[in-house]
Amino acid sequence: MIKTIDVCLSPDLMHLYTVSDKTVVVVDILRATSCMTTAFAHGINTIKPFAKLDDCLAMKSHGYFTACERDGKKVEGVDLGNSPFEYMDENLKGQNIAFTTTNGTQAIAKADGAKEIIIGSFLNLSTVANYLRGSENNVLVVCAGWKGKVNLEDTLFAGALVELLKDNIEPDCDTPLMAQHLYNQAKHDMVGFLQNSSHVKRLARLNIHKDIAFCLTPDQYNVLPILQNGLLK
Ligand code: 3SL
Repeated sequence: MIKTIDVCLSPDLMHLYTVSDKTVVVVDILRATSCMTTAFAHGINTIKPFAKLDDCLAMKSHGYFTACERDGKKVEGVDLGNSPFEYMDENLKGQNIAFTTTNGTQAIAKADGAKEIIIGSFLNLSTVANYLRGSENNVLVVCAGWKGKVNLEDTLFAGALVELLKDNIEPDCDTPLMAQHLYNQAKHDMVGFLQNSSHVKRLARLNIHKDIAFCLTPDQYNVLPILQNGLLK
């Protein structure tokens, strides 16, 4: 049987897709899924993603570290923000993190009901591709975007995945082809390609620069976070 890959460019378009038979790859390159990938690569035990801030904050009393971001900023009083460099900390090894972000964890929530949910980023790109090659499931890449709007960086990741899987998995619509074309234009200088993009400019206004190049670096890690009973492991 031929497997298919499709790309949902915004969580607000999820109503167009059936997920019950699919592995959903949730991606928020800048920066939620890049942070999650980094955290697991540096020895985090589990991440519990939340759509709502209050639900996430309540996990503090259950021994969780709290990682909360809204509009690019760390929420006041929590343990961690949304920079991948914060997750390279030795002190976090073996710990559990409750995590909520403006778009990334909302996209995870919107993928509820999927046969399987995994976390993708450039940092674990080949690991994701190898896993999907070996799986029987059809694939849907869900781009987190920004508050329902489409962004370039998540679309580039989707295109990179389509490119890597082109001999194994067939595009199911035109968004995979569109993303693949875009990625092939951008791949030699993704930082340059994204310099005028909305979220890079938003992060620059917050004085966040070094996260961007790091989050666009392919294959730093070979971890694959998978959601099981509400926990990423
Ligand atoms: O929206 C999100 O989930 C975040 O990744 C956005 S930010 O990069 O922290 O601004």
